[in-house]
This record gives sequence, C-alpha cells and structure tokens, in this order.
Amino acid sequence: MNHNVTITSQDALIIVDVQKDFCPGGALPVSEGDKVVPVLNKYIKKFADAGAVIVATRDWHPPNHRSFKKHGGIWPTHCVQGTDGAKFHPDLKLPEGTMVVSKAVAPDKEAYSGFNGTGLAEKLKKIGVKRVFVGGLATDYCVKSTVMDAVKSGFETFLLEDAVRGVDVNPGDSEKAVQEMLAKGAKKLTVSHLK
Ligand code: VGL
Ligand code: ZN
Repeated sequence: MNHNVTITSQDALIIVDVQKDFCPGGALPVSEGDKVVPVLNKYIKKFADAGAVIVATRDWHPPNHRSFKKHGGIWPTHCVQGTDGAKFHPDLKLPEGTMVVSKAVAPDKEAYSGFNGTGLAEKLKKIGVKRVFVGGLATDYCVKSTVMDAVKSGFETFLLEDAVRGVDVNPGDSEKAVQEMLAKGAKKLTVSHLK
C-alpha cells in the first residue's frame, strides 16, 4: 500500500551510497544505479523546501578493507576513501548543509548500514527526527540494512521504491529485500505520493 505524505521539518531523507563506483562505469556497478539520481533530486527538492534533514551516506573504505576480494571479502575493490570512485554521483544535487555520513571505515568490519558505527540514530533523535525516508544504492545491501536499522531504532521508516536499485547477485535478491523491509515494518513510498 502507498501513503500520501506531507514532509515536515521532523523528517529526514537518507540517501544511501549514490557514489560513482556503484553506478555504470564504476568498480561495483549496480545496473541502472544512475537512474536513481533524477528521482532523488526530486525528493531532495521537496525535503529542502520543507526544511527537513538531508543525510547522504557514503561507503568509505580504507584500501585494506575486508569487504574486498583481495582481503577475503566478496566484492571488488570499491569506494576507497578519497578516490574518484568514492565521490557522490556528480548529478546528485546535495544541498548545502547535507549531513554526510561515512561508513564501513574500519578495515576489519563490514558495515552495510548507515546506522552501523556512525551514531546516526542518536544524531537524528537529538534533532527531533521521527520519520526517515530511505533511497539509493543498493536495495539488497546497504539500503536494506539501513532500513532495517532505522525501523529497529524506532523511526517510522519509508522505502523510496522509485529511488532504489539493487545488485542482484542472485536474481530476485532486490525483490526479496523489499519484502523483508516491508515485513519488518517499513512502508513504501513513491515521489508521486509526496504532497
Ligand atoms: C554496498 C556492497 C558492498 C552498498 C556497499 O552500498 O549496497 N554493497 N559495499
Ligand atoms: Zn562497500
């Protein structure tokens, strides 16, 4: 079910890992990853106009991170701190005052969620945020983990259906991830349902 929603200053938009390495041409490309950018720009405009909080998480690995195949992980080397591939997509219109959250910075720990080890839940609660709206990359990894943690942390949590894309290592992973998020209590939203 979809919901009509009016954004207020107690809401936060959480844009997950819209970085060059996760887009076509990058080191760990998500199919159509760049397609989330124009949609997210629409959300950004709505949230900025409402005086809401805008968060952008970024995968920000040290060069020896355990996530990488050459260090025992399952992924090609990607989003290494300070590299071009770790930059946000150049067309993503992040406003001044965007809260940038760097994650998965400890070499020996995988951390898919924007809440994992970042203090993000506490920061958002401190400034009065009650609802979070999550979009970005990738549906079946970092978006899913971030949504699950948001629900667990007590936020009313919306998955931005039209602003996510998945890796789909196995076909259907993203669809399965969406079902898991909904089962956990997240709600689906598309930009047409924002007033
Ligand atoms: C991600 C795989 C590895 C993501 C990050 O942002 O979803 N996926 N690192
Ligand atoms: Zn990563």
